[in-house]
Amino acid sequence: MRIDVLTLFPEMFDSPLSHSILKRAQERNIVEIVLSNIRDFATDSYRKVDDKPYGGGAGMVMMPGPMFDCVEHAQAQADEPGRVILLTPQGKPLTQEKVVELSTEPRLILIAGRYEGFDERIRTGLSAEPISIGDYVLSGGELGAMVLIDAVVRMIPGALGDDDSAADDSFSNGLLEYPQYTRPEVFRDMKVPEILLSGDHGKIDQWRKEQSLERTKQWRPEIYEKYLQSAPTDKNEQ
Ligand code: 4FV
Repeated sequence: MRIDVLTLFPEMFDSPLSHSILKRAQERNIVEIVLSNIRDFATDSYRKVDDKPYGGGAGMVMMPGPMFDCVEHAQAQADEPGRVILLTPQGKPLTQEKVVELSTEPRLILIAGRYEGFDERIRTGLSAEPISIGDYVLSGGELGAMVLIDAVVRMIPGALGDDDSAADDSFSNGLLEYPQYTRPEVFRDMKVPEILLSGDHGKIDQWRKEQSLERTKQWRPEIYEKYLQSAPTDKNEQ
């Protein structure tokens, strides 16, 4: 997969992309991540990429010109035009379901903004898909792009080593993951549940399913409802 990131701060990506799974995935050519600086496509001597909002109001808006030129320049770098994604709080929430879908794409072009936001023609004119990492306002889309890259790349076959597994991640079966324990058996008088020490994998799987159902019901009732809707009727008898 090729991932292009269009940003005013490409240097912000140096560290997150040069460690652990993301570093290894690039070394294994599982993913190629290419950073472009939108300001390199500014046309005036002040290298302007933002301007005042029409209709007044506080803050500045990212201009269409430099952004279109940056996207089209990036698109011209490879055969695949790529799926253009706009990181914005106005976007559809990023979910594991969307992450899995994006991880099958040959190419993504991520647009990370700054200031108050984007001229609307960037979304409409580039048929960009607005995605949000959460209902809060960041100072820039860069962290959103990093979150998306991390979540997507680890789902590409070969990206995770044997000691990592995405198989029973939270949300992989529509529920929160069950509680996990490791050595020691007793830590500050807190004991590992007996069932996990029993070796009875049938009972252990049953316990884990019950735990996933219970904590999803308690902590994320909206996900629990969605799970029940999507489930064959027997799900709630389990
Ligand atoms: C954001 C989010 C986000 C909005 C104005 C950048 C900021 C500034 N991006 N999910 N939440 N973006 O807050 O993706 O331009």
